[in-house]
Amino acid sequence: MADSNCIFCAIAEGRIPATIVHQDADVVAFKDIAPQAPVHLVLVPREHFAGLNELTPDRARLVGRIALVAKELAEAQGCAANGWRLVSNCGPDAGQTVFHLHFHVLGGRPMAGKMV
Ligand code: DGP
Repeated sequence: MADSNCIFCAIAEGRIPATIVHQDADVVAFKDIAPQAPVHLVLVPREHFAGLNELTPDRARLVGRIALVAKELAEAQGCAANGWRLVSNCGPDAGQTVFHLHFHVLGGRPMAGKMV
């Protein structure tokens, strides 16, 4: 179920442009518009829900799928060996700005000791 007002639904459905790096029946990944690291991808489920607070047992499979795609993309982008992060901001205090569950893949620079 898509939300017609959601920017990530629009990207997943191809209604607005993005640099898509992976798509399958469940998951779409694209380059972040404001990258915080040399590798900065956003991974979203096609199903629209706001974030981790809305995770249910039925949806837990999606998180595993996203983690697997994230690993494959980290390898493909060349940052798997040196290290990378998989991050999901949940809610305003965490800095979430787009309320469609998403995970950031961040890599390509040292991040040890830094939260972002
Ligand atoms: P968060 O702060 O965790 O909600 O991250 C949302 C990310 O989404 C942020 O890093 C910027 C990215 N973003 C927002 N709008 C767009 C867009 O229209 N296109 C792309 N490619 N990324 C977007």
